Amino acid sequence: MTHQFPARSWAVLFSVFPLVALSQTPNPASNGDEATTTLSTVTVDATRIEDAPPGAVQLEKHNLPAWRANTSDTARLLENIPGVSSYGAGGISSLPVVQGLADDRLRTQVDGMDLMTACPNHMNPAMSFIDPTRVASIEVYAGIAPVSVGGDSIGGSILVKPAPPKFAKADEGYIASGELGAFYRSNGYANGTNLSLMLASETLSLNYTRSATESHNYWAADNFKKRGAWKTLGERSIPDHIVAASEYRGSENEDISLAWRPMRNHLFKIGYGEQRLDYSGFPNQRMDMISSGPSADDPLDYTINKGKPSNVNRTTNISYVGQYEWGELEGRYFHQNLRHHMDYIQDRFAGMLMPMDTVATTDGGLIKASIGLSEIHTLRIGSDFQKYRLDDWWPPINAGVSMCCNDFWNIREGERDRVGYFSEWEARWTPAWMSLLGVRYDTVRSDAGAAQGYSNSYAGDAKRFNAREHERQDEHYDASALFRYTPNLQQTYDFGVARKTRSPNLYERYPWSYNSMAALMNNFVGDGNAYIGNPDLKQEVAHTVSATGDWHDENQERWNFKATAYLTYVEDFIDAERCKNSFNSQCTVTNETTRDEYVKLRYINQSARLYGLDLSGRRLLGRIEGLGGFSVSGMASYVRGENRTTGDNLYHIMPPNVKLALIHKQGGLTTTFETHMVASKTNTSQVRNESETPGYTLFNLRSSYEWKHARIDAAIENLFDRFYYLPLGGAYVGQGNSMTINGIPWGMTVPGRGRSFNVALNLFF
Ligand SMILES: [Cu+2]
Repeated sequence: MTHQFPARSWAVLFSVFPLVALSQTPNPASNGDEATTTLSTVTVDATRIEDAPPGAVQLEKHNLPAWRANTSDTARLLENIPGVSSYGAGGISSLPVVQGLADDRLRTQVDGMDLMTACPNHMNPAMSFIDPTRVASIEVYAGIAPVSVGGDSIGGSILVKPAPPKFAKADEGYIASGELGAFYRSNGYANGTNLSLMLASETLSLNYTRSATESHNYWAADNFKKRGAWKTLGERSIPDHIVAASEYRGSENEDISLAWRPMRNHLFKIGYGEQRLDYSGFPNQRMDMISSGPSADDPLDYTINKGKPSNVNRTTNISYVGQYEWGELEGRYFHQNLRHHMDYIQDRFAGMLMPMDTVATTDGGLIKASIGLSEIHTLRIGSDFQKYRLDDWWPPINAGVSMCCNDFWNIREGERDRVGYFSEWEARWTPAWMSLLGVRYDTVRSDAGAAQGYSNSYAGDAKRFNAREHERQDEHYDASALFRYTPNLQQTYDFGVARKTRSPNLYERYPWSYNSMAALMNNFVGDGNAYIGNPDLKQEVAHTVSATGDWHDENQERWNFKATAYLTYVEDFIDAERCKNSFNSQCTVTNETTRDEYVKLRYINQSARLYGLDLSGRRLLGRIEGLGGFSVSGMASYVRGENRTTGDNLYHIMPPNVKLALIHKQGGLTTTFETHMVASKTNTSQVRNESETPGYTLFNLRSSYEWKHARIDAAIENLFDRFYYLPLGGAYVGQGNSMTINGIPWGMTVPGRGRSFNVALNLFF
């Protein structure tokens, strides 16, 4: 085993990337020019609202409270950014997609932490650990992320941030504030509460937040299930418009943090967070997140326990930011401990149980210096690391040789360690020209111990896997170049090129069993298929070019229009191939060609190409005396994903879609009428037998009123109760015998929500 630690690596950094010989005058303050202040580096002043760095899109802060009122799923907040959508999953755990690339292909940080999942279905992704009510800002680097926020990803980077700590002013002594909120959404009877408390002196700031949420199954506007006995196997009968396994209960988030600012230029922060969830169904997965345990007299006899947390995530996060004469120094260390258990919600399949356990720990950190070399040049150098440990085993039950009598070790002693070094040079040559050039080097080492099946019937696969060397070491050489031209206050043009690398995750490399039931459990895309890992997978390398034009009025208040075009070519893109009978006798000959069934797939490197266009804009229409102000906004996205090796389409590519909104403001009242038009999805992945979805148009009406000490948000989503399928909702396998590959009829897609009346109230004190 090789262990690499960042301290040693940090020393190596200086020899790897010698400092560019440039003049050493301290960095003066920004020149106040409106067009270039957006490029300034972030200062330590905790109360300041950070500007979006080059290449980033920031969710509009004034809109966040209204969006948060309509979802308990943080990833879904991102759907308000052009080019971003989400894969459907559990009620609080959608997976973000940026310009066609999703999940592990993106780098996602929550409060600076690169959090990891611990589940063969990625049920607990990074953004499921922060409740939307705690999110203060989200930055998305869609295509070309600066190397300092990239690494081990081939798509964009997503930075989700809670509110920065507040401190009392010199003459205030102590300050205290709080927020208390509650919401209700009629569809699914979802409800929740949130609380935040803050107490601060001039140098110390103590923050506490707590939120809780739950939901019953949501319903679609019409029936959507195929005929048959498959849907009658649950404990209760579920009507045909109800999306079974979409409920969740006992989801609680608690965070406490203490910030210390001994001097104006130094900020230390320590935080502890815990997320618990009793159970959450997954309509596009064959399992649910739910507790189960052995009975006292028979360790092989399991029962469901809906009242015990099935998922517990704990994080400790320590950070420092300091401002010096020469620039800024940032450091971070975090530890994540994640315990996860799966089984069946009994509405799905009564009497059938399959306990599955996953435990993972992640340690990570960063050290980064931003050095103001001169008025023109800023150099950023740094190193970050992530050390991930995973055990994934399935306890045996009384069910014959298929599930008795040993633990099934899906991934034993899984390890994935990454260490990265980066160096980035930002130069503002003139008020009109800026360049940002960066290089990055990462190593990723992954490994897994010996496999083991429930019984001897798995011995052949286990023996084959165990006879192989599992350790893999990848080296990433990344580079990015971003140029910004601001000819005047009305126009900005960005042009970028990048090379980015991602290593396979443990679930792409190590799941080893060709047994249908075992392979069905390894699926993190929600397509209902069975997946087998491939230890020989190589890293994915993406080459991206991207160009953006942004036109607006001088103060960026009355109107703006923004267009981004991008093209990404990915070498060794990890796609899937049908398992052939010649690979393994457990794969049938039919599996090779069938077009209308769930299939067994094996991960494989192929080449892929993605390209697309994102447009967005808004315009102030004007004011009518006595009626208030009116404005319009809109966005449109087109993305195409192709497998260049097979000619197939990539899986889960969002069809072209347009969002338009008419916004009315009068005093504290804001009302938005919006429409979302989505084209049919016909470019589907043939290898995965992905289902097509028809086009649809939805309308939403939202209103919010703000007083000094209160805010109320009310909305009617899907105003006309339109039935529609979610293009990225995945296959509906939320009911029936999901343990057998075609025990549930193929060809049902998870539908979207029928009409919902939503209301949220927040009090500030
Ligand atoms: Cu899981």
